[in-house]
Amino acid sequence: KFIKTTVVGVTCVPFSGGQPKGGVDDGPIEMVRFGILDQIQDMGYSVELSEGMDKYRSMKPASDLPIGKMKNPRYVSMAARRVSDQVKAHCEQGRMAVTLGGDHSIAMGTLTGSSMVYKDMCVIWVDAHADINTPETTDSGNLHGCPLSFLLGLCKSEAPFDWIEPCLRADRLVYIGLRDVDPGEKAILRKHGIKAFSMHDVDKHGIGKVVEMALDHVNKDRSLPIHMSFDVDALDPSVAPATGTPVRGGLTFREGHYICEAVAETGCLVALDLVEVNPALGDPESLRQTVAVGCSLVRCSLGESLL
Ligand code: 6HN
Ligand code: MN
Ligand code: MN
Ligand code: MN
Repeated sequence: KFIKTTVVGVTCVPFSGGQPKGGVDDGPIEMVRFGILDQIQDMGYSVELSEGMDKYRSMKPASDLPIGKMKNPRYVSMAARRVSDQVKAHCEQGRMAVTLGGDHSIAMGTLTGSSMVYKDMCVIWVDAHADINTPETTDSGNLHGCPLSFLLGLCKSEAPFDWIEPCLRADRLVYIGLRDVDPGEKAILRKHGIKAFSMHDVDKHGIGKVVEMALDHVNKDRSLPIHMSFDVDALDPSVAPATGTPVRGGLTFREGHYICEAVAETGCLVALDLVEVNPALGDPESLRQTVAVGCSLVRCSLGESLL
């Protein structure tokens, strides 16, 4: 409906500054080694790869003292800004924008970039966490727990994040998979009436109904562009163990894939993030399993299982 080419614009973001654990910056390269680019091409797309993925690591400032509770604020801001340029460029060319992370702070960039082209887009955030802490409510100071508060305009526009325009409406955001939401985040969700389908809702209604309700909430007529931001920790740790903030009781392999398939089926997907794959955590088998499931979710979002 919105995608004008058969080109998938892939942006690899080897970035870990939004949280303290090393290794998540190797997520994209491991997915590329696993063959994600060939797999996308085998589906009949051509791939346009954003250049200069190595620059993300070298952007790290020599000194990056906390601002308030925020850790690595300058590094996170610079990386996200570059991501926004790369994603915007793909969207402008009518490509499906696929971003491989990296930690979830990079969504400040992915959603800024896509929303500059698709002004009326809606967002499906698949995650164990709400990632909507403000610089005031965050306990950890880790910015991967905060991207949505910047995008929704819930925090003051201050340097180094003053380039971020509030680009997302609270009623155009919906969550699936939540099960570890901080008290301050719960208050924000309530205050702004943000719709969330937790794992409790998945148990109660089944994934089919939950995805239908989620789409109905943000995209009643299936007429708006969709950006899906998929944190691999939405999946149960038995399915995706190699991730920095695992939480028990997550989506099964099929539930995760069902979400991607149903979103693909709408024909509205314009951008996808697959984040928080951390190859450094766990044994080689955990790594292989997590990378494989990440690649599989990307392919399903691009329509692999549609007949
Ligand atoms: N993620 N709510 C916790 C925090 O530190 O703010 C966890 C955030 C996790 C973020 O998984 O993308
Ligand atoms: Mn998460
Ligand atoms: Mn928590
Ligand atoms: Mn997340």
